[in-house]
Amino acid sequence: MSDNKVQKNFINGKWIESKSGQTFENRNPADTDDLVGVFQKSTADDVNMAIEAAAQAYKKWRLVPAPKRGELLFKVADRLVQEKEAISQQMTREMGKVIKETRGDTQEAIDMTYYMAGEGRRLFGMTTPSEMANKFNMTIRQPLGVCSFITPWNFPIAIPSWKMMPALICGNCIVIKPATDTPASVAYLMKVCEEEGVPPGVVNMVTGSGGALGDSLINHPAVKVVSFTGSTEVGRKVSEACSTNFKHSCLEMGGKNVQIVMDDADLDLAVDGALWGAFGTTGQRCTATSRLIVHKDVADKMTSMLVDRAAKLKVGSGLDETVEMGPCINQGQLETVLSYIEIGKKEGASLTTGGERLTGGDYDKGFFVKPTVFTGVTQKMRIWKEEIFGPVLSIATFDSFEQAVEMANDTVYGLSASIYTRDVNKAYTAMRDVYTGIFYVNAPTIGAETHLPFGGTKETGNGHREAATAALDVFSEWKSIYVDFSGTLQRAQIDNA
Ligand code: UN1
Repeated sequence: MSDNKVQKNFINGKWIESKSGQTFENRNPADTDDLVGVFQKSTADDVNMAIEAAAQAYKKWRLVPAPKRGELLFKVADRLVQEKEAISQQMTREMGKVIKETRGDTQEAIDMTYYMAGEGRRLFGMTTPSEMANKFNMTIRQPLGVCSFITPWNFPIAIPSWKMMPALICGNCIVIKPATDTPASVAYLMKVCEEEGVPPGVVNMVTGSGGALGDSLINHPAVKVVSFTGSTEVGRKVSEACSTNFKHSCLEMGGKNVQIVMDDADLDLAVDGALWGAFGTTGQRCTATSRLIVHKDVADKMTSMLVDRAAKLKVGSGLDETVEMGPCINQGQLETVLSYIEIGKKEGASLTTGGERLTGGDYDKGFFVKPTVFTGVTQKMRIWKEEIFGPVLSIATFDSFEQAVEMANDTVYGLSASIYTRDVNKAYTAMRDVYTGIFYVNAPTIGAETHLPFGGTKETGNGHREAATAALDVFSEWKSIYVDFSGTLQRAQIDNA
């Protein structure tokens, strides 16, 4: 282990070691011989130090004019453009997804940073008439203080940027704890912020496990907002912990996203969409297509076209530009995926392709699974209901459009859904009646853009949205201001008769 692989926490503008004196390794899931970095196994003390630095920095940062905060973010965004390839190469090494996709992940962070930098010159409130004479009414957004972020491994720089950039433009300071599988991307982002002049303490990073650090990240009295992306199980705990002290929480959790294919659909397009939605990012997106429901009249044809293509997907190291699907993130996730494949078989679904770990040669060094398709899946099965977060697609059939909508909604989650049809009436009806936060017509369930709200209904979220101007509502609070220039006491609701 060479020393230059050791990465430190970033606290108050300085790179410092954890007080624990312990570290953990970050290895390439496509080749576990490849050590990407060695990171600090931090403690509650480290987190507290970071939060206190953020609270101190907040005193000044909140007073920096928002357009000036925006100018700094523009510089950060420009720098991310310059570093895009280096960030993406490193990200494929630490996360495993194919290089085209990590370039997309970095691009998403670039888009979000420019978008929020521009908000520095907007951050619109409103002015509205008063019910009384000589009185002026307006609203302004005010920041909250310190925000804690607990971010996932599947979008190592995009999702951190969704949280950081709107928080910063609103005038908050932040502490981020990246996923232990992918801390290098966030460390890169910190370095860019440091070098582009973001003041000390405004952004801080502490690495380590959520189990060890979550409590301090949530319960420190200076923390006002907790933004979390991950499982519904952990999100529920975050929500409960925040509720005691009325801390705001923004939660993005599980999904069991569906693609509906009607009998009038362009099947080639629907197959392209299902393949990308189910096997892009090795199925490890919250928005991944994990249920495909097909009209019975086209089901056989669609299934055979899809299975043929799925079986031919090239699986391997994402650094190879010709590879189409990378590994699972780690041993634990590999085992989860393999166990769901066993569950599917036991429940009576038909395994149509894939269904096993890829072994031999270089595959033995990573966590590779074949793209897997089950047919004959019914609504009672666990593979229909539970989020797998891997390259496993469950196919079921329906007889009528009404049944398709009912099946689409038959889930505790509500992130993303899509319909393939040429019938505009059905497209609009599904758009209205499928209860999700994101909906696509003739496009897969993945591929959200940064200037539209991102998030889901039911057990996917808690009513907030990331990205777009919706994110500003998470990281600011409204203040309503009344300015009376009449020189007299005017009593609302009483003197306006
Ligand atoms: C996620 O699924 O965890 O919409 C985030 C998409 C990406 C972001 C996905 N832009 O698929």
